[in-house]
Amino acid sequence: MEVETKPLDYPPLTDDLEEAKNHLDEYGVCIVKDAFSPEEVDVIDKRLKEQFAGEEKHKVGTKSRGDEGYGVKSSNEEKVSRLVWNLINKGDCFIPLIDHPKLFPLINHIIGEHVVLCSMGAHMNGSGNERMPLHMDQWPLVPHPLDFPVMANTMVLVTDNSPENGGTRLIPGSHKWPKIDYKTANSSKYQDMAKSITAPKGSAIVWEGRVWHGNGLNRSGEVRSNISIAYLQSWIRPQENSQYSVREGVLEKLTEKQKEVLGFSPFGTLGGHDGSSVSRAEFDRNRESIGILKG
Ligand SMILES: O=C(O)CCC(=O)C(=O)O
Repeated sequence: MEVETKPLDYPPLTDDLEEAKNHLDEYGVCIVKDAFSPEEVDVIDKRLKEQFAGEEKHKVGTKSRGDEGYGVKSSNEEKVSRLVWNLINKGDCFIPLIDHPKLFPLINHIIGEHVVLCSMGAHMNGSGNERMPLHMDQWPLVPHPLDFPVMANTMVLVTDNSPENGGTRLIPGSHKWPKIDYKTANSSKYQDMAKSITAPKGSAIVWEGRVWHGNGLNRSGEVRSNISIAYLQSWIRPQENSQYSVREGVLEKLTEKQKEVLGFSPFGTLGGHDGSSVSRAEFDRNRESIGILKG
């Protein structure tokens, strides 16, 4: 039986908090106007460009073409996009983004008062990229599709977003759809429903974890930079934080399987450091977490 899945148009930009909350309820998405001043955006943009160049120079961090989620392999030259992960380590300008006064209340509106940061990373999508699979942030990583949101995401637009430069593509209204599987969601019918957003730099998109979305095709000749700040409800973590608490002498006695059960191995894109890199038990935050780099 065909399920009822109709997209809505994007809601208009708003700088009114209550209106933004209403948009989130109806569309699963809102677009916050002027969340950042032009000066703030300039500082962030400059730092991201330097970091991009530094990670290129030192050959660290994550590069992609975009379509890796389909299992497609690409050469280094085709990997035109850089994911600059763990921005908390990469400049003081990113620290206010953790609980930004214009955006954090919207996250609280979606998933409640108690939240933890899932990741903060820049999606610097290069021209010539490919589309990533449409996905919901909270599924398929959460193996059982839930009919309530446990994740919420923010995209801070550091450059203007448009269909030409691969603005983020979302399907407003899809948070209320009945379950469709990942393969169906990536058929041309649904791909065509996900349109690149058009919004100026300084604005921010907020969406809940059940909205189908992905990146757009960038053919502009310029890099499109958005910062994703993703959150989870606070309960989605273990009671004991073994990565801090297990003593070194004990670690040596553990098998790889036991370390995995204690949370030392990533699962999908979760639980790594600097994106999805493997966090080994011996991980040394001072040596291995990427800090501020310049080209
Ligand atoms: O780069 C984009 O526009 C989309 C990124 C995305 O889909 C995500 O962060 O979940």
